[in-house]
Amino acid sequence: MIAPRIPLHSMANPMPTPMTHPTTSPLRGCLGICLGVCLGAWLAAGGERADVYRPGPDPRARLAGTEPVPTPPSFAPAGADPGIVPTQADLNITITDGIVTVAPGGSTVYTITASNVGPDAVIGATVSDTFPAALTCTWTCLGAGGGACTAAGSGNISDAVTLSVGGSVSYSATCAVSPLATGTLSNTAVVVPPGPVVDPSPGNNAATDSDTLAPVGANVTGSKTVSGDFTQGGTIIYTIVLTNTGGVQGDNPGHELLDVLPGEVTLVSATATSGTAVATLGTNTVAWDGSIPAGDGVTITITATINAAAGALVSSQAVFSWDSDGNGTNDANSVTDAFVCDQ
Ligand SMILES: [Ca+2]
Ligand SMILES: [Ca+2]
Ligand SMILES: [Ca+2]
Ligand SMILES: [Ca+2]
Repeated sequence: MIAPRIPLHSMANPMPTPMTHPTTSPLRGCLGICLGVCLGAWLAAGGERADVYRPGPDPRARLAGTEPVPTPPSFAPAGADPGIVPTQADLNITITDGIVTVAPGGSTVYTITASNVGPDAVIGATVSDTFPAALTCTWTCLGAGGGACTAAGSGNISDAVTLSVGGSVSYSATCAVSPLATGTLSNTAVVVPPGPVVDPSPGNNAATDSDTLAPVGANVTGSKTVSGDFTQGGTIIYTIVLTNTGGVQGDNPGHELLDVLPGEVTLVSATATSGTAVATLGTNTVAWDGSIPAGDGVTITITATINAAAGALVSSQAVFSWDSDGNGTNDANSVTDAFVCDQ
């Protein structure tokens, strides 16, 4: 008897469809209900659990000694030193008077600027300038960009300042130079951070301006004009203006101006805006002595009366002198004015 053959599976005779789980079952329904209840409770609690899992340090790193050191919490205000890294501020300072030669007896103006390029702001940095003995100075100061300083002072600068990052303080020091000064005039300004602050670049915390002390000659020009009543017996006013466009003109030996009035007029009086004008009536002469600062001038006013008869030409010449090479000795020039005496 031949046993019945069992047919082989083939594409034409596929295997029966495997059995699958039913899409719903009593177990799945129970899990769905549980998840729904738990999710609802989570959302009702604010959507976050305090015991949410977060990954901690890798225990293998701890064993290997390579575990990163955690950053401690900081309770210091923003920008303040938390006590771990010192405050750092690169302060710097500059000084210049814009010239390289200064005349003894003259003056110069220094601009001193201290600034902070950070990274931290500082309060209580000190800006100082101990002026050379040949200088007598007064100063003013303005802050900018978060810089604050004392508004003004005289003598040496030693000022506690505030310098925000990018801020600056700028001093303008006007200094008279001793007439006896010689050689080189060196003036150094310094900025020092407050004690706990570290300056990573201390090399730019001091600056020096140097000038050669050399005489600078004066350059004086003059004019003389006349006004008033140009008749016999009338009163006239001579106005003499001396202007100095060079270095300082000192009150040197001898008169800086001498005006001998002509016989056609009679000297009455003389005044001057600076220095000393002396009217010597007996010789009809006015003498003026005084100094004229660089870029400055003086006006000398002479009052006289006219003696000349009508039609006479009255010419008056004054001689003024100045020191053209700054060696303390005057040179000379003259100005002339003339008028015709009327009826
Ligand atoms: Ca510095
Ligand atoms: Ca200079
Ligand atoms: Ca003199
Ligand atoms: Ca001279």
